[in-house]
Amino acid sequence: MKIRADARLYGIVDFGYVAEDAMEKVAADLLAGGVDILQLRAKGIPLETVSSVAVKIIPLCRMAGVPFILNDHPELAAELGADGVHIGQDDGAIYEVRSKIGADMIIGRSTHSLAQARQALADGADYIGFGPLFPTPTKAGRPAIGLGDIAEMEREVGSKVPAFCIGGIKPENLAEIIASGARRCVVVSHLLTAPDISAATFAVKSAMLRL
Ligand code: 3NM
Repeated sequence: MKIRADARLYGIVDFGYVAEDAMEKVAADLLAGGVDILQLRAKGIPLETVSSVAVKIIPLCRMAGVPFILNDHPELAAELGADGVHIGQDDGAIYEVRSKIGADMIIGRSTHSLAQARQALADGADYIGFGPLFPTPTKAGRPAIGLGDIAEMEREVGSKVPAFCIGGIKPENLAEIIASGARRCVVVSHLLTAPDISAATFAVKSAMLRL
């Protein structure tokens, strides 16, 4: 499954916020609320656990018609039948990941500057993350890049592959982010800590469509 051209909101089920036994329900809530892509992010979690959670979430994504992306672990992603894999700046060259998973799977790359965004496009990323726009507890210590380069990034990179702004995004700053030129966003902690995850997701998605 490919990323739809009209994809706006990218959700992540992250072990940093969600207990293993709640993963399936939270994934279902994010999907019900309207995420257009769903990633499983499991930093430092044993591969057996990642696998057992992924096999529960993948069918939910299929039913919703939403691509499932695994953070890291390209071989496992391919073995599980994930739609794609997301890698950071320090996770090797895109062509090396491509050689492990084949031509059909999606490869997403985190980028933290305009230069990295350009490079990811040149290297063959199928989509990019761009951030963190604001400081974020989800990636504590990483310097915020602000909103100033979003428009140029969208012109040069986002016009060729989907580009998802990320980092500290919540309803209060969404209008400012969209006004800076962002078309697509990843929202993690705001959704995962919401009392009603599907309602919060629906609210962010609706706001993105409206702004
Ligand atoms: N990657 P929240 S920022 C997972 O800039 C992640 O590459 C980032 O979470 C990057 O919505 C980030 O809670 C955290 O800020 C996003």
